[in-house]
Amino acid sequence: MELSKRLEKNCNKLIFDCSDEELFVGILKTIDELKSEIKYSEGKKKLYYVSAEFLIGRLMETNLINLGIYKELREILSEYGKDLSHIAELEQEPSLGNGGLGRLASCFLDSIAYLKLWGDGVGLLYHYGLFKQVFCDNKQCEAINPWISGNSVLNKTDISYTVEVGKYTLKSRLYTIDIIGKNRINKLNLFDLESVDEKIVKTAADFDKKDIEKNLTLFLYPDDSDEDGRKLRLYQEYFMVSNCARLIIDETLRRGGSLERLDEYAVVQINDTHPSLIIPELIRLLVKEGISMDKAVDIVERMCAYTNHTILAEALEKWNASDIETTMPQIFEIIKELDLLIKKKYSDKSLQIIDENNLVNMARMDIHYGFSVNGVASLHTNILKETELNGFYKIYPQKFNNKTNGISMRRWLSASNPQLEEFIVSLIGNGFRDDYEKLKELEKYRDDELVLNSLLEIKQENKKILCEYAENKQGIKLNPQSVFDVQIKRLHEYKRQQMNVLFLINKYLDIKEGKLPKRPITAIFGAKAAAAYTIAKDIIHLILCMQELINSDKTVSEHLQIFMVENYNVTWAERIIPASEISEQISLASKEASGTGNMKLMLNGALTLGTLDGANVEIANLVGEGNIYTFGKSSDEVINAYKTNSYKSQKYYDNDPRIKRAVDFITSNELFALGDKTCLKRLKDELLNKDYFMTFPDFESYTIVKEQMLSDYENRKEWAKMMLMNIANAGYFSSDRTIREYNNSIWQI
Ligand code: 26Q
Repeated sequence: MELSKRLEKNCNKLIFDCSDEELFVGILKTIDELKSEIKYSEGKKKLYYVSAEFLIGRLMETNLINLGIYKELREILSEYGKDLSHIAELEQEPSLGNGGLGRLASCFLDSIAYLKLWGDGVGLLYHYGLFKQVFCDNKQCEAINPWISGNSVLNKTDISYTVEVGKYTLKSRLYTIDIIGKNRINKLNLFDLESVDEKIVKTAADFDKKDIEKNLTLFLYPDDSDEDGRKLRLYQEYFMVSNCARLIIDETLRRGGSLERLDEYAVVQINDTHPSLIIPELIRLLVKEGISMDKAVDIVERMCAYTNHTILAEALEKWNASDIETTMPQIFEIIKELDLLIKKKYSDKSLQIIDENNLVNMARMDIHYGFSVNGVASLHTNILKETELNGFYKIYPQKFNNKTNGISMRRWLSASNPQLEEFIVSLIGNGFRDDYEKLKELEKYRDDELVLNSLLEIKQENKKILCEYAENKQGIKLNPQSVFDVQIKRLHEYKRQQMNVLFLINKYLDIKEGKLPKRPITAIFGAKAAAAYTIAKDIIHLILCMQELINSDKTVSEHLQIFMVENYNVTWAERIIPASEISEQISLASKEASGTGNMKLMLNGALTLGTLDGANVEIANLVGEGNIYTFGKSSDEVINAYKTNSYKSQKYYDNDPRIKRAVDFITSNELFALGDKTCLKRLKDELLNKDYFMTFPDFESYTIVKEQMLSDYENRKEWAKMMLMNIANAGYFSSDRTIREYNNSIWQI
């Protein structure tokens, strides 16, 4: 049936007469119909991508793209004066992730389905997910985020398991979200707790953390700054993997597979250590089915692969052995046996699963009892091999491999920047969709003035769209003629939003002294801080105070604006990224495992201002030195500075007047008048006395390179050429490439 007829049938009305709400429902029905017409076969071996987070974003537009009807539908609707992107706005964004790791999992699900591989995601259905960020008194406040609505994409199944944990017998319920690929539909399996009770929540931070039977699937990572919060997280992790293990076994048996050879039917990708308890849980279930312990360990080891996303010590999960022992004794028995086998074999204490402090090291368990360990960018994997996990690399060199992260081109190009995609198609045709490295063909236009001008025009259009959106959403008027300088990512000291703000403080003071930038600058931030991460929240406070100070001072705001978006999420990212010009990737070298925002921004023609960290290193290699702005200490220098404990921040403050000037301003009367003295003072003290992530040593080179960039911006033709080189070389970062690599070298499905 013709698409417009089908839509009218599903709306029960002529398109012209429909409201956006009616069209929204009609489009959902149309998607469901087309989905049900897709025929595909399953196969023998299936991938389970297990993750505590899936930051999936809205689904309507990417579903339409993957069904191949996006463009046609957009055109049909616009003939009737309707705007598909307005209609898509009606979808609530699911709130099931924090940042990079959850977004990566979602890009992966997209690529797995697009490449017609059989693989599902498995996680938890958090009713309120991650908090909704609201700004009050220039601070981050956390509100609940009830995202599940009547028209939700969730399907309730009749699959339910009981999970014994602590003193509880918990009953689960499986919900699924369809992941539509090209002629294939996979699932995101989300387990919920049947007895969960939303009524126990008063505000985001206020609920009984001990009431596991009612709270288990309410929130993503409730505050783990206290004992009860940590325990709740441990319960969540076990609940997730216990259900997952049961699902794997049931699905395998249902298609005639055998538990003795489970590894031929299922492969499990463990996304960071959050799902690591799946290893002892699978072993436990196999033993319960009559398989010997030795055999069970062997099977599970051949099934499980672990991805490491961080080298930050505080993010490497370690659980108190006694907590595991009391809440899940059946699992603890198995972990003890696994640990004993290692202790018998190796005397090196750094290899022990249960260490001398009686902590269970999840990553160590994954490495010993899985068949693959991968880092997420080349530099990151090398650091794992050479330093962090060197002891493991020595005994298991064959397990270590790199899988440089990637991004879904359907979402981050086709859906969020259709203008750019159409332009690319007009230049090099459609062939790049099956191999995004073909974007490189764009390089032949590097001296074509018409092409370069069009790139600038598309960017300008996208900047205007963002300005409109920002004004509607947050009532702020941005100047589309200014340079859009963007830092969008979780707030963390190692990502160094504070360095960006110190630069902006100096810029503000320069402007006050009459030193004006050639062109106005708009600094855009998007970031949530973990609810209990005090210094991160202080940095947000500083950004918001600076925003208020500048925006209420007309003499400055003509030249410099700060815009921090409230509740940064995937939907915001889809608006900001196509409009971005400077991509701030300024983490302390060695600390950002990969980054994926850097890839999205590059693909959309923003130029990177970055340290040689994570995947920035690979971006630099791909685009060449002339098309990226790098600065700062190298990862080797940083690692060495930590080793020798040689960094003292006070020295830099005393010796660099620009650092002193900016840092002192944090506790100036101007800012004290707008903000909270305690927070501002605490932040200044932190920088002066600690600055653990070494902002000061990189500050001078950051300032110099950023100024260079702002000045180069004025040569519009050269800038457009650099944009083109970035877009042309972004194809490597397609998650299709990443997933092909995972499948070829790890999953083999
Ligand atoms: C651990 C223990 C207790 C509570 C919470 C956690 C926790 C939660 C979330 C630890 C880590 C995370 C998230 C990590 C994350 O998002 N890492 C990012 O992963 C991206 C995808 O690989 C990389 O691109 C980023 O560099 C990395 O920071």
